[in-house]
Amino acid sequence: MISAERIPNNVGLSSNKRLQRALEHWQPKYIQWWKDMGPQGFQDYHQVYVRTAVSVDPSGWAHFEYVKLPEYRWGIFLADPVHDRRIGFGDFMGNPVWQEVPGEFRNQLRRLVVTQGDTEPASVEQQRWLGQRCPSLYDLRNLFQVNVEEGRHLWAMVYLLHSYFGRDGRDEAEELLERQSGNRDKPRILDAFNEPIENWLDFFMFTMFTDRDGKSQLLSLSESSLDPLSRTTRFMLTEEAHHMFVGETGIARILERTCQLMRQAGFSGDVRKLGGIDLETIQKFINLWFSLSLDLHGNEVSTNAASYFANGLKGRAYEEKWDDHKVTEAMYDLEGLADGKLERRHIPMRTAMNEVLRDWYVGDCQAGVTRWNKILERHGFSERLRLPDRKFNRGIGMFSAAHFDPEGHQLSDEDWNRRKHEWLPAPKDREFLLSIMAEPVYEPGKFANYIAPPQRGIKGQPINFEYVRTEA
Ligand code: BYC
Repeated sequence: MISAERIPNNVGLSSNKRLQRALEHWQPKYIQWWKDMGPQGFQDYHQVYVRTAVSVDPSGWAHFEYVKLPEYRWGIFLADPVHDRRIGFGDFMGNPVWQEVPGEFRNQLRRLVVTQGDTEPASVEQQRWLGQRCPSLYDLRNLFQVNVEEGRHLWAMVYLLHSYFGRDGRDEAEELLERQSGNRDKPRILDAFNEPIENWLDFFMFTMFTDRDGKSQLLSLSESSLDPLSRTTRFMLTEEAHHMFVGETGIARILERTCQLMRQAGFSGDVRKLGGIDLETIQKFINLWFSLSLDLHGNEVSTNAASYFANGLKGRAYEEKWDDHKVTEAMYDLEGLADGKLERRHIPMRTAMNEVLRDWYVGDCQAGVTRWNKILERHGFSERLRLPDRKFNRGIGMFSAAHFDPEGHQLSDEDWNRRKHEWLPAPKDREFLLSIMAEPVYEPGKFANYIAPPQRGIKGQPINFEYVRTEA
């Protein structure tokens, strides 16, 4: 049994018996899912120094303590309401926001909430073996922090489904625990969430690039006219920031170490021979996870996206920064592909809303890569990391119909098949990574050879703090 007290919340759960009962019914299934599909080998005896959201007060919304993962207090939090909030874009602009789901948009909204919700448990499933190969206790703790918060984000979407979508919503909440990442018969909805995350380079790239799609999608959902959706996604963004920190600093620390090893090897030596990760491999993983995450923004031309915008369900990131919020006349200049040929097209901006969000996303990723390159610069190396062209390795959208190299030049099928492993991880790259990650590092303050220690610990704790401990 759970009680309102056991689920930290600011949604008045104890005074809503119907909702409380619905969540009580769902909660044991969630815990079972967490034990079966969550971090493998860290369910029973380990205590993890994690952050738990306990309120939405910006000055102190979380506390830190050791918990056993299945006992994490997954809570339900909505950011504080904005007084007299009005719809900020689309055809209903200026009307009061909705506290209930309008019947005519029920299906569209449910689809958005389910798609968002599906990614959260998917990522936990993808990452469930990583604890067995961790580079340090600090990193192990960060992995679990990300995992429990993705679990909380699932709770956030399940709260919406149970509260606002009736019977259908309850059924969808069950199915969120039934689909499984990579399962051929019942896969997760979006492609990137069915890809394996088997090593820590995958993990850091995923948290850098795929969690950043989380940021762009949550930013656009936080503009929604459905106020509870807006409020819950606004608070999720607070936690999401740490996930991208984990990815960006994880790669930065690998780069730091790679630079040290490159110096040791006399600048030109093979870093792999010294047990580090060479820049070429790092670039391949950027190419992979950036292109998979571009796909997560949907088709370039999308009537779904146009109608989400028109109906006020999903806006643009930082909608207030735009001048025109109705977008009835504006056009968008799109690079497209028709009959195998690149062309420029002028299309109504409403139908290009996925592409508009993708533009924002690419800019945000580029800023991160520029920060990584500062490390190479500081060490005096002339090599640079870069984002591949957005046409490269696409599985969704019009560019998926052809092949392109990372510079955006079109390739024949034959050239692509011959050369793709110059740009994307090859099986031997993955084997190498698994070989240097074969032994997990569980000793406080110690780090695997391929990664530098962080600059500081978590919440003022020292770097050699025992971030994950076994029960005495
Ligand atoms: N894979 O008109 P289109 C996160 C389908 S990440 C497979 O472009 P729309 C997180 C599409 O479903 C953020 N299928 O679609 C990160 C549709 O299928 P049907 C997650 C795809 O609706 C890390 C058809 O193609 N949040 O939070 O404009 C860790 C037509 O496409 C894909 C959201 O995604 C794909 N990549 O755009 C943890 C926000 N893309 O109906 C968490 C909610 C498209 O023809 N979702 N399709 O069978 C949305 O806003 C939209 O659904 C999308 C797709 C932007 C994803």
